Amino acid sequence: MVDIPSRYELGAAGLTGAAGVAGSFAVAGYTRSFVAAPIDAAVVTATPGPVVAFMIENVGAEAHLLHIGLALAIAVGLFGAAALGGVRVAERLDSRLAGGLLAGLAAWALAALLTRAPALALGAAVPVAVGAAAGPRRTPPELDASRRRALGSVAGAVAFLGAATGVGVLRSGTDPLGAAPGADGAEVRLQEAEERSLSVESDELPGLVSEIGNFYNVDIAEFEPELPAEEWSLTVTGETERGLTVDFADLLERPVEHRFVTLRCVGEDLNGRKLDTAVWTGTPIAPLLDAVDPEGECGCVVLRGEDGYFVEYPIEVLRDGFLAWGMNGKELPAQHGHPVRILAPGHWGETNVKWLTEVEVLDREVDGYWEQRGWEGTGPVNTVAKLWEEGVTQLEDGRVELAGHAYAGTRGVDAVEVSTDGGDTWVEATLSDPLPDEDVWRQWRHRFVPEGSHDVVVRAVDGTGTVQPGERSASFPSGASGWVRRTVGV
Ligand SMILES: Nc1nc2c(c(=O)[nH]1)N[C@H]1C(S)=C(S)[C@@H](COP(=O)(O)O)O[C@H]1N2
Ligand SMILES: [Mo]
Repeated sequence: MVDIPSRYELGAAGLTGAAGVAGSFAVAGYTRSFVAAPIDAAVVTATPGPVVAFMIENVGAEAHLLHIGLALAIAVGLFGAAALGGVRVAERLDSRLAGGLLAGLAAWALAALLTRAPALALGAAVPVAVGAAAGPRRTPPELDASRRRALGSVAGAVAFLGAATGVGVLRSGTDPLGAAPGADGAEVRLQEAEERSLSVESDELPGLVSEIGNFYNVDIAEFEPELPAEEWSLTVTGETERGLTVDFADLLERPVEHRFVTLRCVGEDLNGRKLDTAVWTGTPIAPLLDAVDPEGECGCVVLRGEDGYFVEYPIEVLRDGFLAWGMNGKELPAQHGHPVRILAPGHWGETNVKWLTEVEVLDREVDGYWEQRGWEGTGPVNTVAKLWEEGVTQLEDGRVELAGHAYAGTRGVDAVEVSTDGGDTWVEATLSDPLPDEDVWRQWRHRFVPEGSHDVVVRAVDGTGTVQPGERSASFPSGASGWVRRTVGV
C-alpha cells in the first residue's frame, strides 16, 4: 500500500530538505561542491536554445536567478524525499535512529554522487539525518503527545537554516587577488591608460580601463570552474602534424606582453553594459599553433573551456590571439577564466574562451555552444557608440555633458558624432587619446547648451571611415545595431 504523506510530514520533509541544502552550502560555500551546482548545470544544459535566447533578451541578467531557484527547489525536493523515506522506515521499525541513519545515508550518497566531493557531502547528510530522526510521524501535532517537541524542532530547523546560510555566505567571499606572474609591466600600461583617458564629469563611468570588480561577466555556468594554475594545461589536438601540451610553467617562459583589449558580448542591448576593457598580461598563441603544423581542411578550430563551453572560428583569427593569465596586473580572476583564457582581437566576446584547456584543429566546421542555440556571434564586432545613463550630467555653467565609449574592434574608432536634434545635424565629439593597441574602445564627450528637450543621437565612425549603420536590430542573433538615442533635458 502506498501511503500518501500528510501535510505535516510533507512540511517536515521540506524543512529537512532545505536544512540539507543549507548544510551543504555551509560547508562548500557557493562553489561547485555545493549540491545545487551540478543540478543547476543540468538545468542549464537541458534548457532548449530558444528558451535561453528568449530569457537573455527579455529577462536579462536576472534569468540566472530563475535557474538557480529551480536548482535549489530540486535539491530541497531530493533531500526532502530522502528524509521522508527515513521517517517511513523509522515508523515501520519503530526506530527513529534507524530512520535517521538511513535518510542521512541516502542524502550523503546523493550529495556525493552529484558533487563528487564525499567529505563535503556530510554537510548535507547530517541535517537530513537529524531532521528525519526528529521529524513528525503521520499523526497531526494536535493529537501528538509531543506537540511542543514538534514546534521545538521546527524552530531548531529554522535556526539551523539561518545559521548554515550565514556560514555559507561567509565562506563564499572571494580571496583578494594576487599579482599576476610577470605583471610588472602592467602597472606602466595602467598609468598610460590613466593619462590618455578623457576627463568627464561623472565619476561613475569607467575610464579607458574597467575595474576588475565592474568588468562585465558572461558565463554559461552558474558555478565557475576552480582550476588551479598547477593543474592547468592547454592541449592542441585534431588535424595537426603533431600534438602539443603546454602547462602554466611553460607558458610563463614565453615572451610576456601587456595588451589593452576590449570585450563586447553579442547578446548585449544596443546601449548595454557588456562592454569593457582591461590590460591583459599574457603571451601570443601563434608560436604554439606554428609548432603543431595545423592541417585541417576548413581552416577552423574549436576551442574548449573547463566548464564545457566551446566555440569554433577560423584559425587565422586565433593566430592573432593572446593567451592571458593576468588582468589589470592581477592574476586572472575565477570569473574571467582563471588561470588562462584566450583573447581574439576584434571578435565578439564569445570567441574569448575562459578556463581554456583545448584547441582542436578541425576538418569540418561545427556549431559552437551559442551557435547551437541560434546565435551568430563568432565574427567581428559591430561598431557602437554608447551614451551611458550616468554619462548625462548637468554642468554648473548651464551646459549638459554627454559622455560614453565607442568601440569598433580592430577597425578602431576615428570619430563619434553627436546630434542634439534627432539626427538632422551632427557635430564631432571630443575623443580620448587612442590606446596603443589595436582592439580597444575610446571615450567620447560632448558639451552643449540645452534648450528644452533634446532628442540626442550618437554614432561612431570606424577606422575605415564607415559610419555606424542606423538601421536597428535586436542583439539576437548577430549583435544589436542602430544608433543610441536618448531624450535629454526638459
Ligand atoms: N569557458 C567559457 N568561456 C567563455 C564564456 C563561457 O561561458 N565559458 N562566455 C563567453 C562570452 S558569451 C563572453 S561575452 C565572454 C565574457 O567574458 P568575461 O566574462 O570575462 O567578461 O566570455 C566568453 N568566454
Ligand atoms: Mo557573449
